Amino acid sequence: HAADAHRTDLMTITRFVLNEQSKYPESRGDFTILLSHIVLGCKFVCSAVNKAGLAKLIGLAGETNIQGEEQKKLDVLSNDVFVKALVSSGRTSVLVSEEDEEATFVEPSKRGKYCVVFDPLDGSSNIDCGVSIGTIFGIYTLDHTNEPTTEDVLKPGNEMVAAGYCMYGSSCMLVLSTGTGVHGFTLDPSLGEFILTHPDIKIPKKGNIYSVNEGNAQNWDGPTTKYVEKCKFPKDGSPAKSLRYVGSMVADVHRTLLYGGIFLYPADKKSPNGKLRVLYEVFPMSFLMEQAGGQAFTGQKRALDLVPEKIHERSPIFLGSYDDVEEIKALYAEA
Ligand code: P6P
Repeated sequence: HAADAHRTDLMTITRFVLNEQSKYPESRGDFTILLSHIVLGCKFVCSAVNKAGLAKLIGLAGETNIQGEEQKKLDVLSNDVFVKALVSSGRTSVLVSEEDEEATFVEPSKRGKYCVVFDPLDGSSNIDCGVSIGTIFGIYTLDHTNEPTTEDVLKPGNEMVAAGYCMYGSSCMLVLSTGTGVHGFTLDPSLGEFILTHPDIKIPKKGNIYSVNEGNAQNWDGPTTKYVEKCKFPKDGSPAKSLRYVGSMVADVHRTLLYGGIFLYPADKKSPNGKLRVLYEVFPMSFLMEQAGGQAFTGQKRALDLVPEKIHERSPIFLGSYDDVEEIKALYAEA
């Protein structure tokens, strides 16, 4: 019966990716295997985050990561789980994690044709107060059989073959693009499966929400200051935009993707390259925004055209609804 179809014709993320893969007859299923290990990591972190309050995983692990931030136990745990899952997939050669100063080069016997850049638990400073946090990842292919080096991940975002995030909030949702649109999968804990709930997500062409840390306003440059002013005091009689800022990138970007609007982490006098990391925050979110019909801009250029020189490099980022980003691009062009 049609009514039961959604209950019996389960479109799991694995089945979805296998369908995608079937479009490439030469594919040997490597990406499907890689993705299944990323999904395993997300399921583990989802479970750990949900139990964190009870399992006293909250609180500092006493170590600090290379960002100088005190690592919380869930950070350490999540990073370990993802590194181990990705290495054991036998489909990766280079890994870059927000938590590790150096890249991880997989031992020859376990190497595969993908390089994964990821933030295992972005927004972790919000763990203790129960705000949504997430895993962000981007995937490059390794296009040679020599010894892998960091050059294999210091590539523009426009060479990424897939990107996604998993948000650990009221529900656990994995949003993924392999280059043919953006699709959202919600974890059904009773099945332990991510089920397709948001096929072919498209961001509204224009939104009425802006998302920025207003606390940095005194340090912003001219175009950002002008743009935010325009959001609050529109000259053309249109309604002012609403401000929504969680302070957890996955939560702010997920809302922007579904509701429209613009997310900004601009450069400022204190941080001339902004705060967010190119490889595992800016690129994956920019990839998703473009695949959903939006755009992503650095203040100088299309975000995906950036060529990173260091694995933890930062960049200013303005991403979201096509028309909203267009407006800030015009202000930077005038500057
Ligand atoms: P601020 C969280 O620490 C994070 O890396 C992103 O998830 C988030 O968008 C940003 O930093 C928030 O930074 O300076 O506004 O607190």
